[in-house]
Amino acid sequence: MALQRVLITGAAGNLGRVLRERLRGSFPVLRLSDRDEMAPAEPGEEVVRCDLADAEATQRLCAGVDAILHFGGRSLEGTWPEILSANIVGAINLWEGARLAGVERIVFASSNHVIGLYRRTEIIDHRVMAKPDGRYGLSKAFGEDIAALYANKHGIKAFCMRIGSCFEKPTNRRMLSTWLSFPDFERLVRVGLTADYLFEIVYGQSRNTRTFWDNSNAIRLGYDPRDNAEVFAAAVENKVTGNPLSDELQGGDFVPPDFSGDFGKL
Ligand code: NAI
Ligand code: 15L
Repeated sequence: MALQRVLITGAAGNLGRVLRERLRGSFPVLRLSDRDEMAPAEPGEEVVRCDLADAEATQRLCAGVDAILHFGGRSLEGTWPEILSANIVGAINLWEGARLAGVERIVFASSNHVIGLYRRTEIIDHRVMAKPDGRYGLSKAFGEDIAALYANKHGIKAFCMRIGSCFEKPTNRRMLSTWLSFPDFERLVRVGLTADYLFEIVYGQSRNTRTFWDNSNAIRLGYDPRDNAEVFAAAVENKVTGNPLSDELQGGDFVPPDFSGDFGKL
């Protein structure tokens, strides 16, 4: 059945604003939500301020919604309390609110930091064991796991996108591998909103020559990326840190803070 009302969480954030622009008019109603202020509603939009750490408010937020694009939460490393509230409690409240509201599917903004401690020389797919590079990456692994629970136990479809680096352009050498252009981002989200699946993990990346990730699962589901970070290579090729932890592991700059592990064993 066609989706009538689609909710975007994190609508005040960078990717939430990109989605708001690109999905405008695609569904009868786009419900936009964030704990921060958003631009006023335009025709076909509803704007609802909500802190995802508030269970009752999140339950109300999900009422009458067919699909959720879950982008709200802490998007960088943080303290345990910050991560716990926005990304763990927030995820629990969102999936539980979705269950109570009878939501059909959730497209989840997971992150490459779920697998940030793999080496860049290793091409990994969506089936590898998680190797988070910090508290933030761990919270995204939790998001994928709660998505699996609610998919398998309650039938809420889940499309977990391990997004690489979704920005206008790559800004360093690592992003020649991890970049996701905005047009390809939109293409992948539309696959999440329309494809036939129960629970899937895919990588949010463009068709990058230097990729770290085998994204055949996304391609199988209908993703057709068109952009390649390589066109920016000359401008950013030399942008490295000189620290092997960030230059040789997939998670880049998220790896060095507090690192006291055995680099040789990774
Ligand atoms: P952002 O930080 O610009 O946006 C996140 C939004 O979530 C903010 O507007 C913030 O106010 C909101 N938020 C935070 N805590 C909240 C709470 N407790 N309740 C309600 N809203 C809350 O981040 P960006 O770049 O737009 O990323 C969006 C999502 O995509 C995030 O979940 C991030 O982890 C994920 N992601 C983004 C990547 C990227 O390259 N931009 C890469 C990988 C994952
Ligand atoms: C993420 O998960 C962050 O949300 C984003 O700001 C970038 O740092 C990205 O990963 C990345 O790894 O480049």
